[in-house]
Amino acid sequence: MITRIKCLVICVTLLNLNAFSQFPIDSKATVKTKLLLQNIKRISKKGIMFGHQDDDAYGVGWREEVGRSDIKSITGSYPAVHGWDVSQLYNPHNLDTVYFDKMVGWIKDTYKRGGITTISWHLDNPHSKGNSWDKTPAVKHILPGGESHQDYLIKLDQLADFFKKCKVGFTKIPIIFRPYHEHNGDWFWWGKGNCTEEEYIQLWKFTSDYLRDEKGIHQLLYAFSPDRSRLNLEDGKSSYLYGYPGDDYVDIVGYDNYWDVGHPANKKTIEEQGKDLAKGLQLITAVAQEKNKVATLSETGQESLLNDKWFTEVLLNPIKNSQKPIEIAWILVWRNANTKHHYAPYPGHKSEPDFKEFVNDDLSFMESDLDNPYKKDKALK
Ligand code: BMA
Repeated sequence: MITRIKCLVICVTLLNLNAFSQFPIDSKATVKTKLLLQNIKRISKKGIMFGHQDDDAYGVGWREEVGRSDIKSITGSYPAVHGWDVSQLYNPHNLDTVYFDKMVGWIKDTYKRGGITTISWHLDNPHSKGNSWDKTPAVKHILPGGESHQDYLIKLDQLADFFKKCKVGFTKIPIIFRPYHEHNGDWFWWGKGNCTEEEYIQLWKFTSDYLRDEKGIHQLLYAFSPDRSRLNLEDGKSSYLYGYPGDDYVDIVGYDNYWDVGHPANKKTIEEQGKDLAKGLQLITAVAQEKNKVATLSETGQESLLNDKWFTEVLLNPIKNSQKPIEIAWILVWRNANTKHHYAPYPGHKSEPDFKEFVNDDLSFMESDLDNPYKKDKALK
């Protein structure tokens, strides 16, 4: 009898876990990394976190001022998700002149406040030594057996050293790592046409295996993010899954979309673009549900925010009006470099009121709405 009761208790516990659980692909992921994944999944069912690239490092008209952020200046809160790029780790700073020692400091501060960090990697071409936009075929040369394999291992060692610095006391800070993004486009050396699909998959697998098994990095959640401009929405999933390394290699499925959100070259009306945006987000949501992953709009934005109602009319309304489910954990807009190249408002920009409306909407979450997403069953206030 006791054994039967025990069995029942175990079964019910397992069922409960399954109802909301997703475990990281890394079976040795740290406890906090596991909790972060569960919490962002939980959040994705309630609303969408707002994210911004390089938010703490600089904004329009300023750089490296303690505690400053264009988003915080406008709304009183940091974004929930802070994006960084770890290109050029052999230098003191990345390609956008963000110093790595400072970046580590901002990542620690974000973690301590209960914010979330995501990292992309505009890795220089390890074979040609050009930058990430140098399309010289490289992937086959950097995989095991290739003539530049050792050079690639050096890059991975530098990357692992960076992740190891991201800790507070003994706690390794969980990080959403989004390598080799927009790979269905042809503009990066890891992109379509510059390597085969199989080579891309091998590169992804080798990279995550090496970081996990050789370097002992267990604080990462891996995010896959093709680009919308090369997605065929009619051919949904199969187009989306180009280069997908497999369910055992991806925690988060996302996509970058600068196209359906008022790109100057997109001649469709705002309404038509909104429908395409919703369709893409529904697709990512469906892929995530089918695979038990989390979905994200990993990059978006309109350069210079030409439409001063961009945040509500272009981004929020299509999501709110969607007929089918959209469950996206976060959206991240790109960096605020200057008045010509920025994707979030800055104080005084004409889209400021609209952005505040977006932030005040029940659907959007800022860092101040989070309640330590690294703790059990605690995600939102
Ligand atoms: C691009 C632009 C570039 C930048 C690169 C990597 O979208 O913002 O200026 O160097 O991303 O951050």
